[in-house]
Amino acid sequence: MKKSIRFGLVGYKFMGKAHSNALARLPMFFDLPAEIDRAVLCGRDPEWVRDAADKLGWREIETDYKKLCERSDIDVIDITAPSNAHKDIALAAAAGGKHIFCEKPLALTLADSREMLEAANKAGVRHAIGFNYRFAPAVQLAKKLIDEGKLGKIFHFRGSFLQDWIIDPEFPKVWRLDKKVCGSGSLGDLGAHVIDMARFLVGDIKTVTGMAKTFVPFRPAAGRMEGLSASGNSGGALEPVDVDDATSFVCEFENGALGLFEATRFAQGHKNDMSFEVNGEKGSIRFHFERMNELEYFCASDEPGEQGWRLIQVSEGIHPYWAHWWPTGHVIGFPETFCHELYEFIRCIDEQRDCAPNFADGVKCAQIMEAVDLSVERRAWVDVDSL
Ligand code: SOE
Repeated sequence: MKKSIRFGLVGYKFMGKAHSNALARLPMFFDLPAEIDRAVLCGRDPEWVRDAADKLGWREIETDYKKLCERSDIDVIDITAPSNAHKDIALAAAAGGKHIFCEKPLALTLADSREMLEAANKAGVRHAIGFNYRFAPAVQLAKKLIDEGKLGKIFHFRGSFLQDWIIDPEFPKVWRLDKKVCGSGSLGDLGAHVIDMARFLVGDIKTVTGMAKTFVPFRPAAGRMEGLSASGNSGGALEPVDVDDATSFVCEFENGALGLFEATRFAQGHKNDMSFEVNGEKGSIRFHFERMNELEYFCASDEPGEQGWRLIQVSEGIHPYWAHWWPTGHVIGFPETFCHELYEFIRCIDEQRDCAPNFADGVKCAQIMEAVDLSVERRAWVDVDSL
């Protein structure tokens, strides 16, 4: 009988569902070192959390994350609650000696993110952060091509995360638009993924300068929230929006490459468009999440006259993670990125090695975001290491 790894999941909305789905499906497709026990689902409202636990396949419920973190029959605390809850839950999990998986952004501030990293390291537990876009097979292939030197010296990273779901000024002020709950708007929610991608593929960032804008400064208050949206609103009163709707910035990487970043929820026609292009002396690659089973690659050493962008279908057994899934060409999607990141997390726990990405990557990301915020405020360049 295999040993089991007992999960306590905090949060059961969008990300809670994505994690529950991944944990349920992993054993069907992947050989795991331990059985996954979806032991306890935790949320504040007993009725809602009971209902969610039944739907998502969790054995028990808790309404107090502190109790959950103290339980001796839990190995992992998986944090998918809104961002303002991450730090307290992670500190309690570390104090309880649990391994921790935390959704991005790690916390509301750089200081809080550092505190979480320190607590997890001090407790000697494994920790990971949910930068799931790294785990698309095409992105793993991009990383492999870069690491093998196929692009040579890197000159440019150009990354954007474009969505269009809050353009309507009547769209309510959900928690992702409320600074005290989310920390920042498009930068923390979307830009964080692009920053992590840039660090994953190109390396650390030295200095940044940016600009930000809130196009709709007042919105109706939100009623009960579900997924990204909310039902009705409490009396139609308008509330100020205190986060960025869009943030853009440029940077120089430690290795001398230049970077261009854009995060917005105001790009009409773009639903969940996380895209990047990397240009090097020997070639270029580009990726669009909305076509996540493809990677484009330009190789400058192809025969003159035959050069052009290759469209690689990343859906064959030889591609990263693919052998676990379906026959060639039977494509995968957004949910599978969570399977891949949780698979890696479980293996790291079993093999007692550091996870990647982990809280240190969450801290680096927070440091870059805070540098961008400062640069916007000061209208100046900010060195990331000065923070
Ligand atoms: C909403 O903007 C959101 O769901 C983010 O919170 C996620 O991190 C991103 O994957 C997609 O967009």
